[in-house]
Amino acid sequence: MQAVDLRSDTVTKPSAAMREAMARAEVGDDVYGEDPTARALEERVAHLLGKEAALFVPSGTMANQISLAVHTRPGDEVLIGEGAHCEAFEGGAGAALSGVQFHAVGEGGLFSAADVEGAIHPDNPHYAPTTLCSVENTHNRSGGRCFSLSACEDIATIARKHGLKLHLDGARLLNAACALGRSARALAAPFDSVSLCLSKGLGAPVGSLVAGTKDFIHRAHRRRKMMGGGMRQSGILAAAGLYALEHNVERLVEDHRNARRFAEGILGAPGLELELATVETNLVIWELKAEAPFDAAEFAARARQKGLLVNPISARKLRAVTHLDVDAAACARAAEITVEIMKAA
Ligand code: TLP
Repeated sequence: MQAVDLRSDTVTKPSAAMREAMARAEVGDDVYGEDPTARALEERVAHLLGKEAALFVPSGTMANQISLAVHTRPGDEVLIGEGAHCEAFEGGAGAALSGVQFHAVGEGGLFSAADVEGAIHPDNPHYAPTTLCSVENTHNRSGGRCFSLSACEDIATIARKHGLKLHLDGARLLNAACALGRSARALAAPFDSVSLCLSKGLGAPVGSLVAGTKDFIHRAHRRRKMMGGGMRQSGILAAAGLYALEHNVERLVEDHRNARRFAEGILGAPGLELELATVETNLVIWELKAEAPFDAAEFAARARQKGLLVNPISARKLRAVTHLDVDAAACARAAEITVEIMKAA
């Protein structure tokens, strides 16, 4: 039997119909600005996010790092939530490429306007200038939790009062939109720049976009080139993104239901701890209690032997992510395997 792969929503493979759309894509050299499909995707995403312009880039990491580079100067401080992807999982790029330092505020990834206000440095030569705040919605390391629209608006009000720019790491923004019942445009409105990934829950093989004002995108374009992200006949990839936006957005609610199903299925199993209220979207994070006789890596190894792939994210924590290549039955099976392992221990 094929393993149930819940390591990430990045593991999805393009469907036959998506591949067909890719094969049919009209293309040109995008570095000359001549790829009509890449252009169409950029326009579509700019519209979706309510921004003047957007730029197609190879990855969410590049979308975030371009944004950091455009908004800041070396030596600046960037406010983020704990475990923010742009700080913790992008190879130290913020420090290496933009020379910024990060300051985590709030607890567990989510934070409030008051947290931001309390962390902004006064204009004093001892301190790094606080010039940017980055919000991750949904927030990966908190288990896919959402910042509400009003939380984002309050953060933006405080940030603007102090002259900070605002970036939204919206790798899974459409999951947040689905869970909150808000449009992506509304959730993006308080921000100067927004990144959006096509290769996660949307099921495209490659690609992200970064959106903002025309001036921001003009500067982002240079940064993309500097980072080696200028692509040529990228319409082949953009076509997958257009297909994903057309066909794979409304179904995100199924991934959320399946995550919930998995979480409910493992809840109460001996030796593990899970707060059901934190399962807001397609991510589930649970912890092995002290009495569990193995750590998260060993759990993942045992699960693999039984046909379930999940990622340990710390010594005692694991993460499962639902996506369009796993259905309700697969998620139920994943829960059964988890419970079996915990009971056997
Ligand atoms: N997240 C990946 C891993 O890198 C952890 C995953 O499996 O969840 N922002 C957020 C919030 C992300 O979760 C990710 C990827 C990125 C940015 C980066 O996207 P890519 O992988 O396209 O560079």
